[in-house]
Amino acid sequence: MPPGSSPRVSIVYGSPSDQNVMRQAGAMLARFGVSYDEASISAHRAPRALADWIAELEPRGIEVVIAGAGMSAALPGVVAAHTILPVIGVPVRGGAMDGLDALLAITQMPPGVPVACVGLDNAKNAAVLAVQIMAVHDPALRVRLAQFKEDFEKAAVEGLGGAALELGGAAGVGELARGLGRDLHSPGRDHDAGTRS
Ligand code: C2R
Repeated sequence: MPPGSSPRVSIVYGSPSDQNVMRQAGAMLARFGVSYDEASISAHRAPRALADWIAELEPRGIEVVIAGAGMSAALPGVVAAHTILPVIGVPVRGGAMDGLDALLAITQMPPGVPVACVGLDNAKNAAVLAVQIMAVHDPALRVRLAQFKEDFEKAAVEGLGGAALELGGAAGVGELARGLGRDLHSPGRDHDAGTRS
């Protein structure tokens, strides 16, 4: 979080075991210069602590919540039930069903209590979606998003694919290409190298 700035996004997850996945959301928000905070609070294991935390979201100026959980994944839905802020759920892989249970739980919210859901372990997308939501009323963020999309398209055309997400900005794309030993403007690249899921 940039010094002196108060968080605009809160990242919450059901267990410290989700942290490796969920820290990717923070890293992506940081690339857009968006301040955030994070906490591990389980809806099942610490329901009162979670209720207290949710009650403080709006007074603290939080605009979007990113909630990650695995297995039964009640957390994103419980947060959505207690706030009018948009909630983006991240189904975290693991357990006997390797995240399919979490994916279904997060998407199958009852009508009237929506949770936006990204793919398994896709905390990066949750962060980009949070930025897109905030950009509706934040022109500076819209500019950064437009640059991000432009860089991303350029990288896709150059065959870098999803690897472009690892680095930000136009300079980042060039840096990535050099790291992969490629000239961005030469044809005949290896399209398999450097792509990541
Ligand atoms: P442990 O590793 O702590 O046993 O947690 C967590 O998100 C984690 O992925 C295993 C998995 O349980 C999930 N969990 C939930 C909730 N609390 C913990 N889905 C909840 O309240 O929704």
